[in-house]
Amino acid sequence: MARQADIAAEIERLRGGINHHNYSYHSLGAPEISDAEFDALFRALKALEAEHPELVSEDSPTQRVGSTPLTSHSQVTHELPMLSLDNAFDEQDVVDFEKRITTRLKTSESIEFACEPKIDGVAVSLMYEDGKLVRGATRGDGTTGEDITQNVRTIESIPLRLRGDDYPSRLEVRGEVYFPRSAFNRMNALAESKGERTFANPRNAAAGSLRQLDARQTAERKLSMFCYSVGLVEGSQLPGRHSEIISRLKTWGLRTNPLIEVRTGAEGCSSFFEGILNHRESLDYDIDGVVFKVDRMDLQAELGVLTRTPRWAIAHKFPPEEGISTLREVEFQVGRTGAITPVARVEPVKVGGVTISNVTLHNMDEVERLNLMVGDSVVIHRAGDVIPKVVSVLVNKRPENARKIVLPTACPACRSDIVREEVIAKCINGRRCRGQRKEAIRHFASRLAMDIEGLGEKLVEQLVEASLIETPADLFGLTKEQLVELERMGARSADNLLAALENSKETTFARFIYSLGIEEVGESTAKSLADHFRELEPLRNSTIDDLQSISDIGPIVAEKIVRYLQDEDNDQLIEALVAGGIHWEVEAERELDQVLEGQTWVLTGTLSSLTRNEAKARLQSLGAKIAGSVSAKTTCVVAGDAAGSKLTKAQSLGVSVMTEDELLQLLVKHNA
Ligand code: D41
Repeated sequence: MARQADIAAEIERLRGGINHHNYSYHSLGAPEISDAEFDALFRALKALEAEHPELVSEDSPTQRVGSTPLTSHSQVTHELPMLSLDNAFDEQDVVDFEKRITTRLKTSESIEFACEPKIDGVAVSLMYEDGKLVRGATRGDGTTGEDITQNVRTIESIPLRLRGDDYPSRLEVRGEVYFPRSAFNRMNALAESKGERTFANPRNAAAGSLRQLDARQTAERKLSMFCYSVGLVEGSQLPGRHSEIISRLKTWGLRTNPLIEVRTGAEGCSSFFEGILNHRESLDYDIDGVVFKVDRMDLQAELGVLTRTPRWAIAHKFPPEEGISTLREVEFQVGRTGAITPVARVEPVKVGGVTISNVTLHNMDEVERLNLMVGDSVVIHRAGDVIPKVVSVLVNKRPENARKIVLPTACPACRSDIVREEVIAKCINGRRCRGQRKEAIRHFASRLAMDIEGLGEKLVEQLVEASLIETPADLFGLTKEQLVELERMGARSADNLLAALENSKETTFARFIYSLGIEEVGESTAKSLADHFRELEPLRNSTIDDLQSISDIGPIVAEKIVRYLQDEDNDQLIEALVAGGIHWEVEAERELDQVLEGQTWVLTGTLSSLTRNEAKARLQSLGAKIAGSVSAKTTCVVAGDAAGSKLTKAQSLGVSVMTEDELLQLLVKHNA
């Protein structure tokens, strides 16, 4: 029988190993063992502790999740207040910030700033006594917060025990708890599939999860944390620079943001801002700006605090991605397939740095779901370069004269009847509807289709209104004499348009298919069809079964394609386009495009929708080489979930970084 002391030692060894691997995984982003090996260590520890309950300690990694729900969170008074941040909204504000500092410090030298992404999460405080996590609290109003010790203990990237032995006897660490986007999306997708309530955004979800009275619920949400400063410190001296304190926190096993950098002056800060803004989308967490902090602690002390905000720090916020506006009117537009789309005309409002006055409402179901009325105050969201949408209505601000939105009974373009097929309202007039015709021609000419330069919405409108064209094929019969008759069309422009039309005739089969505007056939389906059939005749003669044998075509799309091709008018259109001179080279059957030939790619982090081997094979099929480490020669790094040092290295070398979604888009685009 093993001696009690041996068992205690074994338990300690297992705990040490588990803590170490937790640290490698969460803080360094560089796991040394597989999940299965980690689970085995964990099970071994659990088994030993079950046999020897007297050896279980509060800071054992098995003790993260308590089983007794609380009835309320008690209040916590922060021993040192948690300050808030002053905001800068443009470069000038940052220049002014540095100026205030140099004036106050009576120096003409540029200041060094620690620059950090500003995590859009929940600010919390962690108290460590003799290296043990004894309390977690929300920031609250900065003076008093809530005790969320049971909840923060469930967060795997928060150590229950600090590493090493040179930590202060009492150390309060502050940081931001957040919901990784990938985990948030998975949770919301699951909730949606079960018909449960979904969360609006990762921050709300993080705040809600942290405040659960039953910490077992918190444990189910895979929250994470970045530490960004210290509060109370007793029993030892910390380094003289903020950036060094951050490094020290890291050695104690606390997770810090890998993008933190020291830069000089307002100029250095602004280039950091630009850099972060540019790869904001590739991060697995939401950020709403960056924070600049005077790096030298002695200068911080000299500058001091103005009521609740330190004079030595500022947050440079990104342009807000949400704005509030008023719905002036809803107009209905007819698309190329006859679908009637409600479009909101709103008071112009700046969202994410762009002025927005029109927002698509998609369909009447959306209008009903939002409970939207003309006159309402609406919240508009626009992230990155995605199209803006109305996310909610401020119902309590609804004016008395708000008006109900009704689907018109007649098509706005041709006055034919509108029918509602499930979600979609449609004009029944088909190609005879002028609105649909215009849209079909506009689509035909658009950049990803036939790419007819200079043939935009306005000109299509003029040509159709002047009855010069009815179908895309008529474009190729236009003459200079006809064109110069149009308003604002000189001889030069007419020549240019005719040249552009001539030019566009040499195209690819995929572009040609896409340009037809078949319902449900987007760019990538068109490419699949072109690759599969290679020539026009086999496509024209295809059956639903033939079509369904193509990997990304299902029964609905197959039916739409067959229905399109069997239509007499469409048949004539295709005939006329080919007779008009549109042609493409029939590509010989060959392997996939070697579009990544000569490139070196690196995969890092966990991918959620395909395995690393699969990603590797598919990239290789496009000609890429896959390397294990990042260097200046690396073409691109694909950063999955919890990507760590390789991502940081790529960023510091200026190597481009791609998200998993972007990788998938690339692979799909090239049929890999
Ligand atoms: O990432 C953040 N959200 C963040 C918040 C950060 N990187 N640094 C911060 N630094 C401070 C000071 C300078 C006051 C220590 C902060 C915050 N404060 C903060 N978060 C919420 C309120 C204040």
